[in-house]
Amino acid sequence: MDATPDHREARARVESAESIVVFTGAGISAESGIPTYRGEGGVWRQYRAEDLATMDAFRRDPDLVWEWYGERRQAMAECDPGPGHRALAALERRVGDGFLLVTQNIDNLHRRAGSERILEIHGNAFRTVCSGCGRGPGGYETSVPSTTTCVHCGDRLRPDVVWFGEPLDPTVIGAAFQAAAECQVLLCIGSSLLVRPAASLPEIAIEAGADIIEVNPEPTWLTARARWSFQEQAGRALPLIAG
Ligand code: BV8
Repeated sequence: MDATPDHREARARVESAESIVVFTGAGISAESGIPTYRGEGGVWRQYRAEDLATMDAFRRDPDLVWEWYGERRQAMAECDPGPGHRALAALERRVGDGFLLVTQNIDNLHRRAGSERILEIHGNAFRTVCSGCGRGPGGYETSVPSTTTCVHCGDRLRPDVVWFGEPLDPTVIGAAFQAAAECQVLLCIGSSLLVRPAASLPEIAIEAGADIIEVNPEPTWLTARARWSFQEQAGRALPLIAG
């Protein structure tokens, strides 16, 4: 697919930058077959993510919550990284230490595409931790664990994700905010920018004077503040501006 003058201009800015933060949401994985949260087909069994992805739901019905995550783990494991994920891994290899990927996604697709300089600010659906002592079996599991009781303390095991109403790891979100405050370019890919505190990241970058590049078929509150806004799929725009 041929680049437009805007793609070429945005690519030149990306290539001239010494510090780049990329901020991704569910939209970058939509083309891989993972439903977004707010798009059609984004709900599961008539539940909303905000109703199931909470500690209250887990306390009330841990088996239902595990069933939901087990289904999502299997569905995500069957999907593959797309051209957008791969373009970002290539950009990281070119930029090196000046690059950081901050993702809201828990689907592990950035890691599978080869991204390493990554902060998973809402966790990773394939990791399991204990609700009580925080320890876990380690590794990545593609289904519900055979036992959901912690071998160390007997408390319940849970997916290693941040639920609504839970605080983000202060070290992780602090590093993400620090990088946004120091970057020259922030790419914001596939996010409706509705969930806080994650959605503060582009605001911090704007305050710091960074150039904003947004890729999203739908406009968001950031669109009017972006130096370049590509209202197209991540799989089309990212190979042209970053890959
Ligand atoms: C906290 C893991 C405090 C779990 C997730 C009222 C006002 C403001 C805030 C709040 C409020 N009430 C409550 C809050 C706080 C709440 C919040 O922000 N709620 C929202 C709903 C209003 N936040 C929290 O609860 C956070 N914690 O605040 O704690 C605290 C402090 C101290 C002590 C105790 C407590 C925790 C939030 C984390 C929740 N966990 N995920 C799981 O997923 O199972 S959030 C989850 O939803 C994702 O991680 C992501 O962050 C969010 C989904 O957003 P997006 O990724 O943007 O996806 P979405 O579907 O919305 O949009 C997709 C976009 O892609 C669209 O724009 C679409 O156009 C575009 N697109 C589609 N196709 C493509 C594309 N783009 C490019 N290419 C394509 N092909």
